[in-house]
Amino acid sequence: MITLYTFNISHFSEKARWALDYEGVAYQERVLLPGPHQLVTRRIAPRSHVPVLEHDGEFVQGSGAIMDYLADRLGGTRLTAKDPHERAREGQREQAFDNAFGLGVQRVIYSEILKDRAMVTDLWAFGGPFWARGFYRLAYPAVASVVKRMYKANDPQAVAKAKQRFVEVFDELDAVLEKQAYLGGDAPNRSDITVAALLAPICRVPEHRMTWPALPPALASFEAELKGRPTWNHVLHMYRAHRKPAQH
Ligand SMILES: N[C@@H](CCC(=O)N[C@@H](CS)C(=O)NCC(=O)O)C(=O)O
Repeated sequence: MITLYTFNISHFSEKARWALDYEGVAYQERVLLPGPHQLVTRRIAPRSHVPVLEHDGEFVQGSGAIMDYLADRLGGTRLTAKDPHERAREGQREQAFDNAFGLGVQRVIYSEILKDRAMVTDLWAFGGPFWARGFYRLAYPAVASVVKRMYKANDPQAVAKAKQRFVEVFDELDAVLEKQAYLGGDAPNRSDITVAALLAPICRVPEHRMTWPALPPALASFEAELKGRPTWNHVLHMYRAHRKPAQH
């Protein structure tokens, strides 16, 4: 049995879920709540974050490591390059996307929305246990302050740099996507899934399990720089065409 520890809201968890679904690997999902999740993740893995995959007594932490495990141990054949040099190059690209869009989304979005306690409570408690809202009623200030520090969402310079990095990486990806259908060429590879999963909260894809709220007005000009560009449209297309629900 394979278990994937996630948050519903987590875009890195979505990347791992999607990769497993895309490769047709069955798993059970254990959805945790941001904050109390540490009681579970710290017990099974070296760091606190999700996603964590459990298989045959092994625990694999982090979306990239899970994708590697999928290719090396779970029979995944469609997303990861077989040639070791190509695989290493893809790994570097993926890390750049994890930084620009993974950490970027956390930093830029939380820099604004943590002020909106009701909105963030809705996002964190989405699909959670009956006690989730009661928990955040008490613990929101503490959890929000950890999140703010963890992602440097209270550092205006770091936030400005993250926004700039979004635009730079969009420029690079737009140039590729103007020439070919997928970052993987003729078919999606792990870069396509990475980019689509990580940008889903910004592009607010309708097929996602979360209903993403509109970005706050303070992020309107940030959104305007990205919306409708080839990379943005690629995210929407990836979800429409390739994000089939799990078959288990
Ligand atoms: N590099 C990791 C990043 C994972 C990550 O940032 N996870 C977030 C949710 S999207 C998380 O668990 N944050 C809470 C924590 O770090 O304790 C990956 O690729 O999975």
